[in-house]
Amino acid sequence: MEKLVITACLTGAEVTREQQPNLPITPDEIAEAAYECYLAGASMVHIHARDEEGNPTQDIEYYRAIKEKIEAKCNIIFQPSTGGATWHTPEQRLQPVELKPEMATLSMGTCNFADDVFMNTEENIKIFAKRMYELGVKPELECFEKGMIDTAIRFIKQGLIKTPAHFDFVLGVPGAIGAELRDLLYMVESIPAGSTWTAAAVGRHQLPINMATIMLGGHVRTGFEDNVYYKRGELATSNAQLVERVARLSREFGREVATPDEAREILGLK
Ligand code: KMH
Ligand code: ZN
Repeated sequence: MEKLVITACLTGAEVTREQQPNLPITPDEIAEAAYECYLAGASMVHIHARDEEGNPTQDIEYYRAIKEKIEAKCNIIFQPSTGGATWHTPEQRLQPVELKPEMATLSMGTCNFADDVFMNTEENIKIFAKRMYELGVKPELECFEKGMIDTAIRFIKQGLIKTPAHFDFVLGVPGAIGAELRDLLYMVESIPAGSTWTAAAVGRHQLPINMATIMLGGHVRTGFEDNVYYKRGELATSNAQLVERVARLSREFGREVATPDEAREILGLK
């Protein structure tokens, strides 16, 4: 089976220090967490920046600082969010792609997001996709519902997204698709042949979906953005602790873990 690409989603836009005392927030903390995850087996980091007050920000200068600090430590793939927080404007959200990262997220539709609405109009998805195309940034297609995969397929047909495409199924967000095994299978079976895929799942669903993904031949996302616990009632000590478990489980299963350069090959980034 193809080697496993592990993405560590270090911070997110919603998690607080009250919920997870070890949440990395400053550029230095995020870069150090990325390096620890790299040592534990991650080949990509999904990044959300925070300002001095710990609030989510899409300001390019925070992303620039994080990117430079990570690159000074290791060659892990830097994947900034263009999802930001639900209240960010599209213009704010798109800023990090100007840094020309190898990959950035691209959310493929609108859904409820707990008490909020995560708004992604057709027009704005197109603007994001076109800018990424122009800058040579490969989109990770964030699909919170099956219909978002259908939108991605439409965009591919319109020449807005290159193939082979890379999908990320985000399962278990309150207001969108659940995180049962059948939900994952439905998503996996709906993408075009030749695509690569990662699965992320929220809260207690993270570990079982990580394990199913290892078996199904997909790629894994783990980290505090999606889940702050190591097990029921016990907070994880770091993002790297979650990555280390995924790498261990995968190797036990007989599936080796990709280095960043191997992940670049698998994801078509070079
Ligand atoms: N924070 C969510 C509203 C992404 O990073 O691309 C959106 C999100 C998706 O996290
Ligand atoms: Zn995110």
